[in-house]
This record gives sequence, structure tokens and C-alpha cells, in this order.
Amino acid sequence: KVMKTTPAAKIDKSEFKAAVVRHLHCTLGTDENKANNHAWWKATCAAMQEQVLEGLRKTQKTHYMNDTRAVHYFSAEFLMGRLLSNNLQNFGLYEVASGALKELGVELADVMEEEPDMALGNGGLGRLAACFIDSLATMELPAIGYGLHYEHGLFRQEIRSGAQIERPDSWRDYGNPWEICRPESIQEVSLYGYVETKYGENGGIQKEWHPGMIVKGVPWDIPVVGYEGKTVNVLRLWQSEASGYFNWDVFNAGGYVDAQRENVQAETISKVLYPNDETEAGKELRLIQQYFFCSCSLKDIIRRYKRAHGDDWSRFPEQVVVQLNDTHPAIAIPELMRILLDRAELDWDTAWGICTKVFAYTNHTLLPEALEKWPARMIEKILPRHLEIIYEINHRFMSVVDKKWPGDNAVKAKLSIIEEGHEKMVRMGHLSVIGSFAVNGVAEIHSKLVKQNLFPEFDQLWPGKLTNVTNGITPRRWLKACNPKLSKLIDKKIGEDWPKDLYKLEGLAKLADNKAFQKQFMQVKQENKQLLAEEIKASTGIDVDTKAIFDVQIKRLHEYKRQHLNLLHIMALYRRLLENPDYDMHPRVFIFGAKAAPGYKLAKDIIFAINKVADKVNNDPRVNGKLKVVFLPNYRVSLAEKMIPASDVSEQISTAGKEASGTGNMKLALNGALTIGTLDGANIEIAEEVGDDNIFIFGMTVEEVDALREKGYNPHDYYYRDAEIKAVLDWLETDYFTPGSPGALVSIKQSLLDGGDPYMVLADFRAYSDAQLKVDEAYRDTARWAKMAIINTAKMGKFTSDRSIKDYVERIWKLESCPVEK
Ligand code: DL6
Repeated sequence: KVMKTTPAAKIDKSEFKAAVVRHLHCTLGTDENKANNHAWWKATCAAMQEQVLEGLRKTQKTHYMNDTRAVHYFSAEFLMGRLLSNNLQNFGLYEVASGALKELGVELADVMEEEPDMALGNGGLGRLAACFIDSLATMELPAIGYGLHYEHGLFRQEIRSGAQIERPDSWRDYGNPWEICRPESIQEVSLYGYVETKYGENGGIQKEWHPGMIVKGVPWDIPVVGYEGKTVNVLRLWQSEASGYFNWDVFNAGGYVDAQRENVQAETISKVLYPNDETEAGKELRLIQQYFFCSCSLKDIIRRYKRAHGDDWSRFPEQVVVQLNDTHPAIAIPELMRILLDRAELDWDTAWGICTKVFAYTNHTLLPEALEKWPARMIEKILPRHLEIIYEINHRFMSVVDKKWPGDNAVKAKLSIIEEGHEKMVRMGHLSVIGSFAVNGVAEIHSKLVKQNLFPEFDQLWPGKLTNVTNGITPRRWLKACNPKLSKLIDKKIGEDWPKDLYKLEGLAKLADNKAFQKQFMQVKQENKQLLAEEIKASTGIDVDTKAIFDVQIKRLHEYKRQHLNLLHIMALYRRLLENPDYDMHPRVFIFGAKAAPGYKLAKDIIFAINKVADKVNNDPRVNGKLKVVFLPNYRVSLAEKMIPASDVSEQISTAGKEASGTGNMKLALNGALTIGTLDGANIEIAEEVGDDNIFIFGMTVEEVDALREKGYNPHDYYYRDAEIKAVLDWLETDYFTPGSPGALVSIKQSLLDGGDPYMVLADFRAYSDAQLKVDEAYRDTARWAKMAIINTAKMGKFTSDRSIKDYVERIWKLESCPVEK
């Protein structure tokens, strides 16, 4: 049963105003006359934080008193974005704060623009973690997020002469008003060194790890405010510091500089987020980062558990569940084993019994280059005891495999945690499946492929262990907060309960044919487009026509996501317009937002090509205003919040079988954008919800992709058979888009022809182009488009992250909510 929204905090406008002024004076040492927007932002956050911390204190006390079972969400990434608007919304204080600031002569919208994004993640996986902790708090579930307190989050992207330049992100240079340092909960983490085997008198063997380095993990807590502000959970991020343990010896021996060097080494661990999306970094520092936050987090969990249960380990799996967000935290499995074996001195079977009831693992990708493997030698150097434990886990697992498939060495080699080769590798995916009691993919099709292609034997060995939990997004951030105009319209039509019960949006479906509602719905879209047009002008200088179709592709730049398919189609439209100035199309603005991993050459080339094509198209009077191309720099959560409400068309055009789920697809559809997409990831489930008439599906299915590959895919066939494909690819080789530099865009053509077109862009081109004609036709019928857009919003109930969390809770975590007294 959903209650009507009530403000969580009992604070009125004048009290809020007084709190802001108090913080301006007493926390920031300035006053109303001198304060700039940054100071107003900090003072507003501080006023808000008073309410937040009260909620946090009450929540922690309630969870402690009830000795609750809790989920611990281990993730190397949390892409939180900005928190002020979210916290105000969730506490029901947005209007209060806005009114209070207005009386002080300040606009809340301007103040919110001062907040740097907390960009501690690359893309989908990190943002999913952020949506999940929002839902966990909203659903009053005992939960804690654990991750890394990166000093620098994902790089800031600048575009210079069309090319991506990476700049460091400094999200907390001037302080982060939300975080609280907790020195009382510092942990120590060991690294390097060697393992001593001790033989006891009774013949028992004891292992002792003598580390070569010890670092300190300092926790920073970010409060996570649930909707209606009842539960305030915590995101605990670990920052590395020198422990001082070894350094003082060096220092005392006169090695001041060497001591500093050790400090630097220790502090490097949480210095920077690896900017790779869908590729494993394979660097020593990355493994150390993973181990560092897992070790700190497990010790933190154990400290809390012991406070209530002492040395009785039997109840540990009843109290603790750890969700591994991909394999990045998989090293937590041997770490818990090490603690149970070497510290708690449990026997192997007891320890393993506990471990395999605690961990669950989510797989987010099938791309082979993203499946983490670590050289055994690297693990041995950094974590010698853990490698021993991994070998023992594997040894025992191989007996299980031998029982199921006696004498089958091929299956053993395939399932072994250790991949043999010229360099022995530890497969973190295998370790995660073996050490977890549940494994899930993130959309129906993805989970099916995980079972069929990635881990089929594991599925046979442990039927039911591999399952699906379709991803979701928090409607609080991705509709209520980012699209206030549409939210208010929805509130008026169906009431205010939908942010907590998104299936309520279904109530809009019956209005889809209502002319007056269609007009209001499209009017909101129009106003949002106007705001985005202003943003585009401010950040790129490009004027766009808000009556044009806003066609948006926003996601990391990756070949499998096929931004270059979109680009080839734009070039084809441009050609059609040049060949026939009367070519009949509704004006369209293609808008991109995407960061490329700094080392991913082709991805950066695609960004460069988009910008070069944009320069040409946007300045060519012959297109007669029908075509514009915009690349918005530095795509991030706060920019997504501006783009999504203003989008008409959502590009979800990955090669079928490659996009595990996608979550941008859900955000855009929720805000009334129509999807043009392949039958991939969650697109399939979106299509099921909205119906075939309200989505533009095109291209090969997973089976067709496989069949074509099987048969032998030759992109040249498409190049020679389709004159338009040939013309646009050849165009890339000229200097038309890069005057004076012929060939500057040729790498794209090369990858699609000589490179074999690994993501079958050319094979899907014609189907994509045909689907785009249907988009054009649909848009011209304003009533039809409005109806389709309304139905998209109405049918997104399934994709709330509350539903995902409910699935995890009921099927995997077995958690109970714990309401916090007001
Ligand atoms: O599950 C969240 C998100 C999915 O929606 C995307 O489809 C998928 O590409 C992304 N995966 C990653 C890769 N990480 N690893 N490993 O971000 O996860």
C-alpha cells in the first residue's frame, strides 16, 4: 500500500531559510551580501544535511536495535551525480528550499548548478549501483553500499578541434558537503610479502601471511536518502592512506624522502578511477584497488557483526549478504576465506559453507574483453595467501566437476578457475560463480545468454543458481527530479504516488488518445526542448530548431553500441539532401553525448568524425535547416538529466546480443522518448511493455547475428551491393569533412571493411535507415506521436529499480524491510 507523499522533514520555509543563513555565517564565514553561488550551494547543502544526518542517526539506531540482516552492495563504481536536488526531492523539501532561497534573492536552480557531479563510475554499471541504493533506502531495507573514495572520478571530457581531450575530474577540490569522515572506523589492509607455513604439534598446519606493506583505509560516508526521507542508509567509500607503520622506521633512520614515497604509494590506491568501460584494465594498481576496498569492507562488516554476535560465526550468513557488482569485487571471496581460516581458525568446510551462503554475483557483460582475468603471478606477488586459497578452492571444485563429468579433462579445463597457457590466469568470473549462492544477468535475454553461452556447465552443475534480475532506474531522479514539468502534469492526472509505485503510470494509458492531454504532454516536451536548446547553444554555440525531432544517443562510446551506425545514417541523409534539396524529411537534430576510454583509438576517432560531420552539416546552407548534428561535451549524470526530458527519439542500436541490458533506454522511454532499437538487452522487454506499435524495432536478432557469423560475414558484400553504403564510406576517405586532411576519418571505413566490421554495422544499415523513415513518418502525425510517447511513459512501471530490488530481495537476498520511526 502506498501512502501519499508527506514531507519527511518537519521544517518550514522560514526555518530552512534561517538554517541556510546560519551556515553561511557560521560554517562558511561569509554573509548574504558577499556570498556567491558556490557559497549559497554549500550553505543550502549544510542546511539540508542537518535533516539528512538526523535521518541517518535514527536509521542506524533502528537497524542496530533490530539486529537486522543487511545487504552489502560491493561495487568499484557508484555514479551518483549531484545530490542536492535528489536529497531535497526525497525529503519533500524542494519547494521549501526554493522558496527560502528566493526570499534571500537566490535561485535554487542556479545554486544547484554549482554542485560537481560525483562521477565515481564509468557508465551503466556504476549508475545502476546508484539507482539501487536509492531504491534500497526508499524501500526501507537495511543496506550499505561499499566502494572506493576516488580522489578523481571519471575524466572531464573537452572537445578541441573535434577531438576528445581528457582532463582530471576534481569533484571534491573545494570540499564535498555530503560526506562524513569516520576515523573511528579506519581499517588496515595488508599487501605483498610472503606466507609462512607453521606446523602445529598436533600435525595441524597454520598459515601466516607476513605482509610487505600495510595501508590504512579511511571510510567516508555519504548518506543515501530514501524517498520520503524515512530511511537514510549509507554509502561507505574507502580512501587509502599510508599506515605509518613502516614509514616511521624509515623516517627515524633518516629516510624522510623514502618515507614520503611510501605515503605516495599508499595514497595512489584510491587516487583515480580506471576509465575503461567494458575492458578489463589488467593493471596491478587496479587489482590492489579491488582488494583494498573489499578487505576494508569485509572487516567493517565483521566488526559490526562481532559487536552483536561475538565469535559465534554460525549466524554470519543469516545476517550478512554481499552482492558483488560484476567481478570487480570477486577477490572478496578468498579474502573472507582467509579471515575465516587464518584469523577465526575455522576449518575449510565450515569456512566455505559460510562463504558460499554470503556472496551473490551479478554479471553485466558478455564481451570477452571485459571478463576479468588476473595473471596468477600478479596475485601471488600482491596477495600470496589469496592465491593459495584460490588454488585450494579450485582443487576442491575440480573434484566436484570430476564427479559430474568423470574423466572429462576438456570440461575441467573449461571450468577451472585457472586458465592454463603461457601465462596462468585466474578467471574472476569462474571464481565468482563458484563462490556465490546466486548469479544473475541483468535482462532476460542477457541472462539467457549467460546460461547458454558463458556458463552452460555451471548451469548444469547447479540448476537454478543462474537467474535473471532485469535492471531498473530510480524514477525519483529520472522523472520526478529531472523532469519537474512532466512530473507535475502526471501528479495532476493520476495523483502523486507514482514515484513509489511506478506501475501507477499505467493510469496515463487511458489518456493517450485524449487530445487535451496529448497537447499538455507535448507542450511539456516542447518546453524541455527549449531548455536543452539553450544548453546546446551555451556549450557548443550551435542553434537548433526546437520544432525539429530531437534524436538522442547518449552512452559510452563503444563499437558495439554503434554510434557509427548512427553517423553513417546521418551522412546518408546529408547526401540525400545534397542530391535532392526537396528531399522530404522532418527537420531533425541528432544529439550525441559519449566519452571514449582514453586508450580506445577507434572510439576517439568516431567522436572526431561525429564532430567533423557536424561542422560541415551545421554550416551547409543547402540542408536548409533540415539536419543538425550536435556533440555535447562531457556527458555525465547531470547532463543526462537535461537531455533525457527533451528527447523525442532514443537511439538503442547495439548489435543484438552485445548490450547486456542498457538503462538509458528505460530513462528515455520513461520521459516519453520513442525508441529506435534492436532486439537487444532490455529493449526487448521495453517492446513487450509498450507494444510493437509504440517502438521502432529493426535489425538482426541474436540468432540472425550468430547465423550470419556462422555462414561467414563479409561486409564487402554490403559495400558493393548498396550504393548508399558505398558512397558514405568512400566519403570518409576524402577531405570533404576534414579540409586539407584527406583520410583523417578513414579508420572508421577500415574497421568496417578490412577490419571485418565486428559489430555488423553494414549488415544492419539498411534496416536502420528504413526504421528511421518510419520514425520520420510517425513524427509528422502529431496525434499519433503524442499517443505513442504517452504510452511509453505509461508502460514503464516494470523498469523502476524498486522492482529490480524487490526481485533481489525476494529471490536472492531474503531481506526484510525495517521501518524507521519518525
Ligand atoms: O547492468 C548495468 C549495465 C548494463 O545496463 C549495460 O548493458 C552493460 O553494458 C553494463 N556493463 C558494464 C560493463 N562492466 N563490466 N564488467 O558497465 O552494465
